[in-house]
Formats: sequence, C-alpha cells, structure tokens
Amino acid sequence: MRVDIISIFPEYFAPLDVSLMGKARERGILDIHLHQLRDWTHDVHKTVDDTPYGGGPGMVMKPEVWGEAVDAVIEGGRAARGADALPRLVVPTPSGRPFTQEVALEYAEEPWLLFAPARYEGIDSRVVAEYGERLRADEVSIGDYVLAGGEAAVLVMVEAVGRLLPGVLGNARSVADDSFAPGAMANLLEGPVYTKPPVWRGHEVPEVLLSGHHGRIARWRRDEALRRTLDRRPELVARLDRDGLDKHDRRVIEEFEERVDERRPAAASPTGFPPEVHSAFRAGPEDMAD
Ligand code: JB8
Repeated sequence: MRVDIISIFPEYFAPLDVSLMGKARERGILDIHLHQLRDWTHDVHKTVDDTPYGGGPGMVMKPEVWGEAVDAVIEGGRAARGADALPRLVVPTPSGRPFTQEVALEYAEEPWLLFAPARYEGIDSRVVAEYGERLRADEVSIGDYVLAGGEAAVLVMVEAVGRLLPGVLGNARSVADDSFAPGAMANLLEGPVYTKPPVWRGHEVPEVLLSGHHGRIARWRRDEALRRTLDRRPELVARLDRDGLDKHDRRVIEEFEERVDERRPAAASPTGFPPEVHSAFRAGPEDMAD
C-alpha cells in the first residue's frame, strides 16, 4: 500500500519508523511518502492560513496551497502507480464520520491513501468539495475529543490500517480475535489476558486458562468479553447481532443485569442501561405473548 501524507509538520510522523510500522516499511508492505505542505506556497512567509470568512476565532487553511499540493502528490504517485491511479483522500476532523475498525478494514483494501491533516481551525471546505468530485474523499474523526491538529489522528489511522495489511502481523496473530473485529467479536471488547507466573502478588490466573480445555477456554473468553462490554460499553451491547447470541450469551447478559439491579438503587431505569438495551434483551418478542 502506498500512503502519502501532506502536513506542515512532516517530522511529526517519525514514529512510523518504529516497531511494527517500521518493519512493514522496511519490507515494502507500507510505502509511506511525507510531504511538507509549505513547499507549495509562493510567498516569502510560506503562508498556509488566513482569517475565516464570517468572522470568529482562529485561522483557516487556504485552499490554493492544499489544491496545488494534492494535485502534485497525485501526479507523483501516478508516476509509480499508473496514469489513471487515484488515491483515497482522508481528511481528519472532529466533525468527520467516525473512524472505526470497519473503516480501517476498508482502507486496508485500498492500494493508495492520501492523508491531509490540518492545523488551525481546519482546511477551507471547498478542498474536500473539489476532490470529492474527482476521487473518494472522506472527512473522518478518530473520537469525540479535539486535537490540536490532524497529525496524531493520521498516526492512529496509519497504524490501525497498517497492522491489517497482509504480512504485517505474523500468521500466529489473527486479527479476527481483536476487539470490534467483524464476526464473533463484532461490537465486543476483548476480555482480560494473562501470562506467567500463575500467581503474582496474590492475584491468581483464572483456573480455566490453565486447564488446557480449549472449548471451555473459548466459552470463558466470550463470557468475559460480554461482561466487560456490558460494564464499560453498554451502548455496544444494544448493537450486538441478536441472532449471533446463543442461550449461554443471553444468560451471561441476564446475570449481569441482575447483579446491576442489586447494586443500584431502583430508579427510572432499573439497570441504568439505555432503553435500547432493555428492548433488545429484557423483553424479546417471545416474552410479550401474555
Ligand atoms: C485542527 O481532533 B481531531 C482534529 C483536530 C483538529 C484538526 C484535525 C483533526 C485540525 N484541529 O480529529
């Protein structure tokens, strides 16, 4: 996969030389090209920003500079990838669509990604409008918090996508068991993990993991994933595929809710879970008969 990154801080991406991403680059699986946005300015001050139309705080990145930079980087990439090749353009912004594991898997299928991280209050909106007419242009958010610029978001996305590329993780490590992985782990958090020694400062490793009983271990791991998700991300439980839940899953969920009922004082919502969790698991259609 080819990755181009245009930024006023290309040195921000030094961590991509390290560890798994560094290895993937050495091995040619990840072909990362960094570009200094200011190389496409024409004034002595290398200006990339201007005041916002309509007033308000902060500055906005100028469209002309970004347009020249993106055009040039596309031309450069085409020299290597063919005259008709086009990258997927990815612009981080807190107002973007959520970057999820599903999006990471989709990007991992792309031969060429072009990241455009902004500073200040963001890039003039006409840049995404313009490239949206020529290629796939996504405004994406890595979470509900605000960074000082898009660079850290690009680091996050390159690592999330890069580890999914064939050959980056060893065969021994399956991405199918990751939290959020499509399939059995969709909308589930991974449970706890342990290594030696079997007792550390009085804390024991759960006995089942030492049993060698692969069926019981797989069941226990699924139970722990369900319990942890119920505890930390109840809104994800509402999105679990009901048809993908077996009787044992349903019992784990019911037992968790009973324990929550014991701990919490009765209130408008007895479990404290959002109403969609109640409707999904408290009363299925089979319970509505009478
Ligand atoms: C200026 O939080 B973020 C993010 C924040 C930003 C810019 C881009 C992304 C540009 N602040 O995802």
